[in-house]
Amino acid sequence: MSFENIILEVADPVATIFFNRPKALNALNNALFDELDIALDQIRENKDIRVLVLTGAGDKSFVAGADIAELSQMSPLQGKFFSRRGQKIFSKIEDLPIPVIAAVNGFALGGGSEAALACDFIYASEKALFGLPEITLGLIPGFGGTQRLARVVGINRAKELIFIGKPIKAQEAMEYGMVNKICEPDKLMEEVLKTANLIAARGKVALRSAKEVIQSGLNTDLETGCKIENDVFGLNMASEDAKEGTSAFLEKRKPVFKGE
Ligand code: CO8
Repeated sequence: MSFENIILEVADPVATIFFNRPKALNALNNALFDELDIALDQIRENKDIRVLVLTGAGDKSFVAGADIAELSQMSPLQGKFFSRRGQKIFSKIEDLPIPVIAAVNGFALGGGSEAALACDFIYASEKALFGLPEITLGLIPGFGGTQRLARVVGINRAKELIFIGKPIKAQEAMEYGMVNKICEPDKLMEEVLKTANLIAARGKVALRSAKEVIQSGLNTDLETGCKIENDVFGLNMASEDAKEGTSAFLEKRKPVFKGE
């Protein structure tokens, strides 16, 4: 299927989704969510894809938020449905069994920061701008931002960012722990793809296990988190990948992980 509001590029083992609404700086609307939903299903079903990258088409914007023109026409109930829709799609990104990297190439405002926060980690261009400016529109973040931002940067910083609504540059976002790496604008995708391919060469089963354990542990206490880790450790050890990884080490050769 061809898309209009996103671009899906698959170059095994890495898939890239570009948000692609240039006239609205890639703002999120229902049509884009419909396509993103389908693309995420395709990625989940394609066993050859080992890492997903999310970025914005063009050189100006990752995503400039929810589409304000569309939002302004919604009734409160429609707005609530739209918010839930976005929350579910971003959870779908978070729940993918493969690592997801956000390559934030420009504006990541409102829903844009929320999309990036749903990824496993963020690399940003020097000219990226992050923020949750909903308060300046008389709104609050509605695609999971109140929850994910606080988990990533801490409650007090999240409150400050959300209460003031003023965007921050990539450097500050990195100091806050939101961004893992800052790159020159024209080197961003190169760096992200380098990291994506490095990860893609690791054992797929172990990657899925590690992501699952980290995510599950975030929502529980340490003791329960360690119990989850222990259970998944056992399951993971039964995989062919685990046998291959340990044998390859002992035989002094590079492992070839099949994802089984
Ligand atoms: N929605 C719709 N259109 C947009 C958006 C947006 N979020 N952002 C930019 N555009 C459009 C502009 O209207 C403009 O269109 P046109 O050329 O037809 O006038 C075009 O994109 C280019 O934008 P600018 O001319 O404004 O470009 P600048 O470089 O001057 O400024 C900015 C770029 C700073 C990014 C500016 O466009 C801006 O402030 N955008 C809005 C940012 C924002 O407030 N985002 C948060 C939106 S709310 C949100 O995300 C809520 C998420 C949770 C919702 C829950 C569901 C109810």
